[in-house]
Amino acid sequence: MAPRKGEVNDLTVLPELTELGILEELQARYRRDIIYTNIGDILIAVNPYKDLSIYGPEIGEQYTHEEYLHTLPPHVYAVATRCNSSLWNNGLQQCILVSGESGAGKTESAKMLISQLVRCSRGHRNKGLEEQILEVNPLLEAFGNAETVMNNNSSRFGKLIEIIFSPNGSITGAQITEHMLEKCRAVGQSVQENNFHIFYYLLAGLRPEELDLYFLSNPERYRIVDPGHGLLVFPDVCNFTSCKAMLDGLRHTLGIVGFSTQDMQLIFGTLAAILHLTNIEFVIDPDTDSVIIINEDEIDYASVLLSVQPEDMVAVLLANISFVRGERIVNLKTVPQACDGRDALSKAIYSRLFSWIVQQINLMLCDRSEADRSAITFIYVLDMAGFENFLVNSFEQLCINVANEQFQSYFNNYVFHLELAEYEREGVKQPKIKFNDNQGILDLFLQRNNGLFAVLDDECCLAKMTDMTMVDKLNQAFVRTEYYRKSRHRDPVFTIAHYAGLVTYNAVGFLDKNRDTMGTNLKSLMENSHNKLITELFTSQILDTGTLHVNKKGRGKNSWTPPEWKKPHRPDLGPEETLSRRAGRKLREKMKSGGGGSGDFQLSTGANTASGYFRNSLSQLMVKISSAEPHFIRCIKPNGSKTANSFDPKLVLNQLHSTGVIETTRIRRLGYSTRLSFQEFLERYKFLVFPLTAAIQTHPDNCKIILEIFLKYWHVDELSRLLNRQYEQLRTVQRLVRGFLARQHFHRLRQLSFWCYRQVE
Ligand code: AOV
Ligand code: MG
Repeated sequence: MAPRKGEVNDLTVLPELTELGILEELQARYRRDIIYTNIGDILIAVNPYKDLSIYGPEIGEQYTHEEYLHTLPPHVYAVATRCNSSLWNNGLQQCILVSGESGAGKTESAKMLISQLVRCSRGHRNKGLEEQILEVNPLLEAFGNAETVMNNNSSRFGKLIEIIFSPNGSITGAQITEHMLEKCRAVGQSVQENNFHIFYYLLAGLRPEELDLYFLSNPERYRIVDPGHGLLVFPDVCNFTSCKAMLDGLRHTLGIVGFSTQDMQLIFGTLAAILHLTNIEFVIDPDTDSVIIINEDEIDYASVLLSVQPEDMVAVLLANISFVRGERIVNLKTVPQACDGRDALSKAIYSRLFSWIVQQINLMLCDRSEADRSAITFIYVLDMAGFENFLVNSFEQLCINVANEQFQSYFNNYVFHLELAEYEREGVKQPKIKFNDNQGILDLFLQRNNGLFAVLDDECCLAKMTDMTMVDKLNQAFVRTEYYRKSRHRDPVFTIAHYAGLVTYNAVGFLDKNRDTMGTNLKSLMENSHNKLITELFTSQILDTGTLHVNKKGRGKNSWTPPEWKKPHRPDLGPEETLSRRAGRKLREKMKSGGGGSGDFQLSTGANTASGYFRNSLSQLMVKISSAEPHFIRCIKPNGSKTANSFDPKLVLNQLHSTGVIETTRIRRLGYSTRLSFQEFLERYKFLVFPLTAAIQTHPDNCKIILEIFLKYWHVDELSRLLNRQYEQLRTVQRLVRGFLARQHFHRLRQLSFWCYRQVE
């Protein structure tokens, strides 16, 4: 009898495999608030946009017993439990990849995975550490998430969480690697979007005396939270009142991570400095025809909070000063150049602060694992920023979308390529499956010498190149490829046919964003700050390379003493004189006088391009992931309005199409997705049949005796269930085995093995 609509827990058993059939099944389930569905060993999760009573410790506990998973409805907890069991059964590192469009539910799923992994951990439980692992999320989200058109709590960075296990199965630590923070958000965002949550928490949650300390006042005064002046809207996840509570919660979490009150003061002071810096406005002074700053108060506040001299800050914002063979060369900036410098500095401070916080979290979570790193194993959970397609898409969307292409390609490779290649090698008949291979698109972007990013890098090195000439180059290079569409008009725009659909990119600002240069003067200024946090942010190699490793030294128990933040007095400035006018005059004099002098600033080495950093970061991520056995969760966004009880079939079908859900179902139905070597197989399952002490030769015939070498995936659950029952029995036996009773019990166990084997057959 055919199953009723909405009752199919595993799509591979649908009587008919059609797109429409799959869609209708998911929709029927969604209507009944059943958001999880299996495709064999892959989980589909449709975002409910409402709280369902299917989570929490009690339900999680039910899902911790692998042998009963097949009796329970599909669940994200089941994926974590299976992953944990695979870690111990196979001895391989495991990785859970959560993918889906922006707002599909990846971050929420990742959090649930971690909580379930914690529940599944065996051996001695370290409650304090486990709580810390779960508690760092709000901290990461405060600094790394923001409200976007697609998601009110959108991750603006990717994170790979490594849960570290000791050989006895207990969790001994965790590590977080952050990837590709969208740092340009720190200086502004599109209409209807917000900046990083933390800025709203601060402005709404700081006590009046704290606001004074950081020279802050009404939120409406700050451009990056209120670009429209008077149109400030707090993010949906926190209104003005709840932001206060959020900040209190954040202080608590910062405390748990090990930050002292003084540390927090430095962190908040640095964020306040960004609010002041990004407020600075430049105009042309009609008297001198050079650039001046119209709101120098902000310079004062920012310099005090960053502990640098305001005069130096003004000088580096208004001019580029370099030294060539001992000669000082001063180049006054234009208004756009000055704005770029201001923004570059703010972005650098924000992204380094974020990396530093993650680094401190890692110090807290990792200390305990240092004892014996050789004997530990990992489970990785990957939660990236999802595929994005806005009205205007820029360099950041390009990077996010290419990263998503890379994960889709990894999925294709694992689910289709490797599977089919294996059949061919084993001489097994290959199922006829066509899937959406996106390797071509990845080549278009990532080819070393002539990919799109390589062209972008080349253009960045050449003087006189503009975003338009860069797009001309791209048009020339890629217009003949099937994934690239040039614009019909001569504008800096191009379209890419991504696996998840067409996305049009606006290349205005691409070259600048890719150069990502803060300028050596600005960097030197920060390196010479008297604020310990700022100098650490700008002198640490770790934060420079963008790759975080745990700094073994740490900060120890000594926390920093915050500098005294007092607004400077300027009796030396005449009534008409301002800092920037005076600095401009001095700079112009220096321009005329030419070289000489020891130099106010030291030059440091230049940074790589943003695309180089992105590619590097992505490839490091792939190296880690590829070393582990993957488990996949495909999150689906049911509608574009972020609302509950609404299922847009067209939108869902598009996601099913682009992520290859239909083909995945087909290959999972036809194929054999779990395979073990003869030796692995024998080691794992031999005692279901053979005496425990027997030396079994690694020979196919012996495997045949147990089962066929390819197992249909559902048999894995069944076998694991039997194995677990056996282990249980063994534990009982071990207890009783002392003395002459051993023989008798062993005989019973063997009998049971035979019985189990017959059941599996
Ligand atoms: P994302 O991680 O996939 O988007 P999130 O995990 O942030 O998406 O989910 C978006 C919102 O959907 C959350 O803030 C919740 O309100 C809701 N949601 C998601 N999963 C569930 C669930 N299982 N139960 C209830 N509500 C849920 V992005 O980070 O933008 O790519 O970049
Ligand atoms: Mg997210």
